[in-house]
Amino acid sequence: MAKPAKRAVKKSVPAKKAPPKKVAKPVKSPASRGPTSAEKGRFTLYGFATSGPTYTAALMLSLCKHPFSYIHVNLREGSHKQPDYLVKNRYGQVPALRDGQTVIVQSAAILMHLSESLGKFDAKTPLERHRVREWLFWQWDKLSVPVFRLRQRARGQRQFGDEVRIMYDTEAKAALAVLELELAKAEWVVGKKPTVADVGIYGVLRYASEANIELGHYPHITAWKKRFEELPGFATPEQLLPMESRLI
Ligand SMILES: N[C@@H](CCC(=O)N[C@@H](CS)C(=O)NCC(=O)O)C(=O)O
Repeated sequence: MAKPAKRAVKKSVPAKKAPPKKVAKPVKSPASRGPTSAEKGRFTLYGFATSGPTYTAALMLSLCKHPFSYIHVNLREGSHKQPDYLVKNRYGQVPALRDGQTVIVQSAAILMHLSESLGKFDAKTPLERHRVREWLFWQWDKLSVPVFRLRQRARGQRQFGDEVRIMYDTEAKAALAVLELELAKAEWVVGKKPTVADVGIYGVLRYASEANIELGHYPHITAWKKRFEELPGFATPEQLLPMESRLI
């Protein structure tokens, strides 16, 4: 009779210890690390809480996720016409932006400076750069003037009669019709991504309702406004502009 086959007995071999895994230290990308002290000290914005142009500059810094100190210039007390402020802004207006040793004024120039120096919300080609400049000049020429004048009237800061009100209202509507046509063709004002042209225009249209302008009549502008408000770093004037200075 054949012997029954021995059952193979598995010898237990002590498991080799795996060498400890090298865990790479996470490298913080510039976007994920906190601001350095040099970044914190770089920008100081001088402005006033209800000023649209001040909001535009603050909004751009916020969208670029760049910290900044904020100095409240009390327009009601005439601080913007005092010698210590006029050396920063010869036009006696807010905003002004200090970038290191340089002070830049005029909100559109501030936007362009920030986009060029931070490389964000900038144009991607020479032609786009040209278009961005066009829109920023257009915005001040055709959009800001009627919207801000109507807002000032509604806030009791400027008095003019119905005839002038109707004139500004007509001008605002004509400008909005131009923008509506453009935004029917593309998601952003210039190119495939948001640029400072969008920031500048948004900084005006934020106040449309205060100027009694109904943006609901412009579906493409309404959709663009919503898209813009979903951008990372977006913040409202109330979130960005206190009625006092804020140093960081
Ligand atoms: N074009 C200027 C306009 C600035 C502006 O109108 N600022 C207003 C406050 S919203 C101001 O300082 N007004 C006082 C004044 O003009 O005397 C800019 O974009 O910076």
